[in-house]
Amino acid sequence: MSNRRHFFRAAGATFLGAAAVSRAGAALLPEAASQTSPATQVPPSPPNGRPFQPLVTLNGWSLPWRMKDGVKEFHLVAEPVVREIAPGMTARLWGYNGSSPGPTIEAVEGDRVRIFVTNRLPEVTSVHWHGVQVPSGMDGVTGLTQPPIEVGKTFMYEFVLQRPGTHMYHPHADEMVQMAMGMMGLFIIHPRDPRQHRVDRDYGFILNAYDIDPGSATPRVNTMLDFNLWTWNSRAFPGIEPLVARTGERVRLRIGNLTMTNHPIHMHGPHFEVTGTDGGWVPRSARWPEVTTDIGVGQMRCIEFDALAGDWAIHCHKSHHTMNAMGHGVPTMIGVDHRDVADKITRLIPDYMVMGDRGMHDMAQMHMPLPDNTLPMMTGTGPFGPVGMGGMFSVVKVRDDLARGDYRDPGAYRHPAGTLASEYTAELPEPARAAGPAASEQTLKVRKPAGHEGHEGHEGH
Ligand SMILES: [Cu+2]
Repeated sequence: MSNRRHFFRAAGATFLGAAAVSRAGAALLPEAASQTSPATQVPPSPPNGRPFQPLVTLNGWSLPWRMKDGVKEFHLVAEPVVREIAPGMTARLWGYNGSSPGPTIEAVEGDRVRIFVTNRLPEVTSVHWHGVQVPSGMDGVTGLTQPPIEVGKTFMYEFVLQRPGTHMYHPHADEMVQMAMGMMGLFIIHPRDPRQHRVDRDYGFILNAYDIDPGSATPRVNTMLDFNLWTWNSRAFPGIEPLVARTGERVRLRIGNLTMTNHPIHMHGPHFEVTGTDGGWVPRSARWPEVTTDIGVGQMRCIEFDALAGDWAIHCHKSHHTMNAMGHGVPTMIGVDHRDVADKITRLIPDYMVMGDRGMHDMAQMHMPLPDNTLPMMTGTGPFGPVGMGGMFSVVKVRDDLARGDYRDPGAYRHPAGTLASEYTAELPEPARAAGPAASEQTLKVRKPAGHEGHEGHEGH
């Protein structure tokens, strides 16, 4: 995976030209860059305008701009896209400029930005700048503050960025469908003074979710809660790249939530602080140490930590959200020896799959035939075998010897001697147990409801 990171200039970013707009309009419109690779594209230093430290969008990229008479001009194209969710599965989504989520928009406090939005979807759209303080008429709410952007048309939004912060953009037209289809992106306003809120590495991603039937590629847009693909920037583990840092560096993660439920994001290893929300930066005196922070729907949380060497899991703590394409109809089979039954059913239904009788870990290493275009429930392999995770999971990889600005996957962590859990092979004393039969010898006792016996006694006559 390490060789898949490159500057987006070198990655062959293509330009769509302006086929959808008139000849006269084309002269005025900035070209729309497009990117279809799901690999993290580390942005170059800003070529013009106020300096800032670029955000690294996890499995994403940042939108180039052009300066015109002191205004930063961006061009978003809303359009159908094909997104690889993880190797082995692609989804037909809607997004911006070739990808879902769309590219990150980055600008600086005090900048005047002009954002052209061209609609190449089969229906109307609009863009709301979630959390950005704009004049009401630039807020992008279809019907309320503007007419819809009709199919094939281009709208222009223009405003001055009032204060630094971490924001998102998404449609405010047929929202349920358009967000379920993957239309969203990050909008970062860097501080005017680049020494403010300075960190060594600044990562960002959006929590999103899809309901895509195994074997198909288009999300079911009416699903409200029962999604089967829990993703970061429309990628599921092991498709999510690691977050890389050097020991001792100050690292920030900016995490937004545009799913239909909350996600308690938990990081192993270094403790962190919540340093910002979409409302702004948290004053130092109001920050507290954390290992898990809940990110509500429509919220943004910035967390910061001092990197400690190791491979540290970072994941949503709702354990169903670290699973891929999970069938919730699967019955719990722990303790049930169903090998005979499963064999018989498999002869009738070749794709039949049951939960393991010893839990589900074995499924992580099973290579059973899957329908085309879906992901195994839990997957991803580490240096010690299957990780047994999918969905909203990645690894913070911190190394002592990493060069500044190197974002490539450094491979597995080499644990210093004496710091690795291992099997105990010497003699074990018999564990002392409380009196009573072992669990395996216990018979199941069914206790009837208290009132039942008395009632039965009456009728027994
Ligand atoms: Cu979650």
